[in-house]
Amino acid sequence: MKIVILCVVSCIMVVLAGVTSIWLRLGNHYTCCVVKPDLTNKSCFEDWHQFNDRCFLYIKKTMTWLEAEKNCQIMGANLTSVRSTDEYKEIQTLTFPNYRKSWIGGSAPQKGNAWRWSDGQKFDYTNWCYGEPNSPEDQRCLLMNFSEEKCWDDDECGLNLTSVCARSVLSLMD
Ligand SMILES: [Ca+2]
Repeated sequence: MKIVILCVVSCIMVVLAGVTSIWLRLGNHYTCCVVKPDLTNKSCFEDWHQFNDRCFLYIKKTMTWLEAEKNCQIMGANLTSVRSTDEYKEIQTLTFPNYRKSWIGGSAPQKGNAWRWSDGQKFDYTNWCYGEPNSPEDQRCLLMNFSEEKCWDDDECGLNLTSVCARSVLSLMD
């Protein structure tokens, strides 16, 4: 911030593609004096919501689980995994105010398979509703905001629901 204050009369600050450069005036010309990544403000695409190291987007268009996952992948993302209660609460805020049932990235593709996240995260944290998952025969995809408790349910992958995508924060190479 000191640099900015000093710069009022003698330099120009340029922010482009997440990189901040500060140009100092020396006589009749400018010299670039500072270039640094601006990760505080430029880490997610517009409309995406940043929380810690990831960017999240709520998709209002309803789709099957597989369609929703492919829709996320087109944007360099996956249906979101969930790694903690704090993260789940944050993801839920994206579905405010209706808190509709929405697809997230959990699935058990084959009968008897363990649940897994489509983005490869470990399936450590869970927030299943009481009695869920309850139907390994035909309910192999994971939805959030189920029941009054807004917890997780396994359900049929062909249901058309809203969804939440997540991707890593953008690096300067993106
Ligand atoms: Ca169920």
